[in-house]
Amino acid sequence: MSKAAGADPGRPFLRVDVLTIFPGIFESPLRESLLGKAIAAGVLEVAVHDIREHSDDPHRKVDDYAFGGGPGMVMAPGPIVAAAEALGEGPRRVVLLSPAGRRLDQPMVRGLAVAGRLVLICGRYEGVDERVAEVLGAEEVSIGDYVLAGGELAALVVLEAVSRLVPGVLGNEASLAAESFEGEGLLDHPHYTRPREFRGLAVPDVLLSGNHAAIAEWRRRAAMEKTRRNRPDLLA
Ligand code: 5OB
Repeated sequence: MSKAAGADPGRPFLRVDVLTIFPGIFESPLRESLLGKAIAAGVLEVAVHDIREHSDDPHRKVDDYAFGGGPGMVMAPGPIVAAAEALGEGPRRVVLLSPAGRRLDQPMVRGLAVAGRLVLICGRYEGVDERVAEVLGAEEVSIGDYVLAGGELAALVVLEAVSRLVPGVLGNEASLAAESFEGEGLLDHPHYTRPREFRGLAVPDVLLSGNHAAIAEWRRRAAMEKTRRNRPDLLA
């Protein structure tokens, strides 16, 4: 099958628009490593938009007090919805990064990677006005059960996880299938490289044996053991 199946010829496979009040956070992650290369190669296109540019307040305010009271400010719906609407129409999935969202996992990543176009909305402060998700048809996504100051780092996690599934981004599609969460539901097996002994710790002999069946069996057992120790929930 052609790598280009389903894609517009000459267009990137994935276009992502990020809405944030801290566009600077995205600068070096989008320049370096996998994301930087994918963008340079034209298979990924990312545009970062400052929500404050869509504030109608003279001080570019984007938050306000919570109705009902309580500590902390809430991001107002107006500037975020205006920023999203300025992107124009067209099919896309809108993701609102939020600790109250559905937790990101590899099946969700696979679904987002074939969307063609994504809008990632980064909340800050104590939350985002609930009507943003309703008006924009956004899916709320959390990257895990811990507190973050804002959605920016979560958006970068989604972006990297999704981008590496876009055809032409990785370059080495074989490494895709082998890793944790992409194979048979186990964590990845341990890896070793030179030197054969490091600080008194030897590389397991079987990995130097050249016996490929024995190596495969050792890796399967080691992956199982590591999964039982670190992520028993994956075996349950
Ligand atoms: N915590 N996922 C876990 C998150 C999160 C916090 C966020 C966004 C996504 O914004 C404050």
